[in-house]
This record gives sequence, structure tokens and C-alpha cells, in this order.
Amino acid sequence: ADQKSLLKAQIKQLLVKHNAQLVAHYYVDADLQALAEETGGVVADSLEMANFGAQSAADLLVVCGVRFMGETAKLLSPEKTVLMPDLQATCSLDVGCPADEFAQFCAQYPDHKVVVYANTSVEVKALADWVVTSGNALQIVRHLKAQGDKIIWAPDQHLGHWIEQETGVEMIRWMGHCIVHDEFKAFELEQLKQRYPDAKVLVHPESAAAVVALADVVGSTKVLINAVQSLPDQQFIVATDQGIFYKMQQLAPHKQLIVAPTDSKAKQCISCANCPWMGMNSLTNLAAVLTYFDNQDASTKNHEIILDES
Ligand code: CIZ
Repeated sequence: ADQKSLLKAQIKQLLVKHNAQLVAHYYVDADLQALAEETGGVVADSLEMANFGAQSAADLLVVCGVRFMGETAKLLSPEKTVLMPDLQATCSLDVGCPADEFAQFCAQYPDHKVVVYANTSVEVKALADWVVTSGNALQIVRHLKAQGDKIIWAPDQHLGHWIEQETGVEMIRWMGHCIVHDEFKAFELEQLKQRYPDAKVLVHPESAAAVVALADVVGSTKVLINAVQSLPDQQFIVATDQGIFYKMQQLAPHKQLIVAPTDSKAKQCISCANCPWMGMNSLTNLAAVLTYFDNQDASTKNHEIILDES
């Protein structure tokens, strides 16, 4: 058997032995998404990952994604052990919004409701009145608008701007960005649209406004996946992390997916539509963390999500 098959067999055996479940994000490596599905786990967005974990009868959740996803899973499942293949897998939005600076920022607007995106640390979430995902942000901001609330939004400036446009609510915005979505470029996207005139353009709202303006569909991972599956069109230009192609292709195998351009000098992109932190999850370190746990090795603690209750 090849190395991959051996790792998969080892992971499957350890998952069963420890009543554990794999919870994987749409942006991680296709092998991990496939394994999560094969073993009865889930491939989903961050909120669904956490909800799935909370409803599961597993004792142990292994979260393949970035750190805030492990933390969100632990928030909803405090009684379960939550492990991650690599706790250093972070997110530029999380890194760009330190809790101490954000607390000072919020203190300037004491009469505002604080709405934060799920892509933040637990310390930042603890400062918030509401925590949202790109899937439910519009609904929640519209609800606050109806109540007449003033809003601080953090940390993604582009998602915040899109929410403002869609809801007509002006918010005090923290100016963070996602390194993957920030690299999609409008000028190059327009040129690509000319090459593929029949393609529908799907854009995640963490992208800049000029890119969002060129979209046929703007929305969360789930919305974009649903668009590929349900629209009659055969070609799609996709402006989000390429990890999502696994699920899109699984649900619509005969449709053509084209990655949106990241730069006119394409080789200069840093992430090239692939989050480097999502890329820190692999079959190798997944097998390793389960082996540490199985051996009750002290290294397990370097992979476990522990949250300070306060
Ligand atoms: O919440 C998520 O999983 C993220 C990061 C994006 C989305 O659109 O679902």
C-alpha cells in the first residue's frame, strides 16, 4: 500500500478506537475532506462544523481547519476533547485583530453593539455582543438595524463593506483583511470574464468591493457551493480558496471551475487562492496527533484546544 493509504488506515483505526470524529472545513486539502466524509464526520463551514461537533456522540473531535474553528468547536462542546493537526494554523483576520487593541477600539464607542466575524480569537469573541459568519451576518445586522442599534464591525473590512451595502447600515469597521481573498484582482477578473463569456462569477464577500461588483453570486462558502450545484450554467469563475473545489466538483462533476485571478503578474501572489494556514493540515500531522493521543504522549497538549473560561 502507498503512504497515503497507510496513513488513512491508521487514522480510521484510531478514530474508531477513541470514539472520535473528524470535522473538516471546505478549504482544507481534498484528502482530508474525503476522509472526514468516509469516516462519518463532516465537511462544512465553521458554524456547521461546530454544530456538528456539538450534536455528535463522539468524545473527541479532531478539527481540520484553522485555529478559530477549533476554538468555535470547543465553545459549543466544552465537555469534549478538541484536537487539531496544527495549532499554529491561524488566520490573517484573527492575527490582525488583537483582543487588547480591539478592546480599546470598542471603548471609543460605548453606545455601539459589537458584532464580530467568527474568524477571530475567543478573546475577541468574548468582547462581542454578537458573533456571526458570512452565512448569517446579513440577517443579524438587519435585525440590529430594526432595533435601531449602532454597530461596530470586526475584523474583515471588505465583508463589513458588503454588509453595509446590502443592509444600508453604516458601521464602525475594523480594517482587517483575509490574505487569500484580498488578492483577487478586478482588472484581471474582467479580462478573464471576456475569455469565458458564459461563465458565472462567484465571489466570497471577503474580497474587495471592485471584485464583488463583478460577481453574479456573492456569498458564503455554502452559498457559492449551492450556486455551482443549482445554477444551470456549466462554467464558473470562483473567487475564494481553491479547497472549495473538492465539494463543488463532488456535487457538480461535469461543471468547469476556473480559479479567479490573483494578480496580473500571477507568480507574485502570496497565497494564490490557497490559504497557507489551511494548508498546514495534512494526513501526516492528523495521523501524528491521533497517535500522540493514543499513546497519551505529552505532545498531545500541543494540539489540544483549551479555553480560559473567563
Ligand atoms: O465560516 C466559515 O467557514 C468561513 C471562514 C467562510 C464561509 O463563507 O463559510
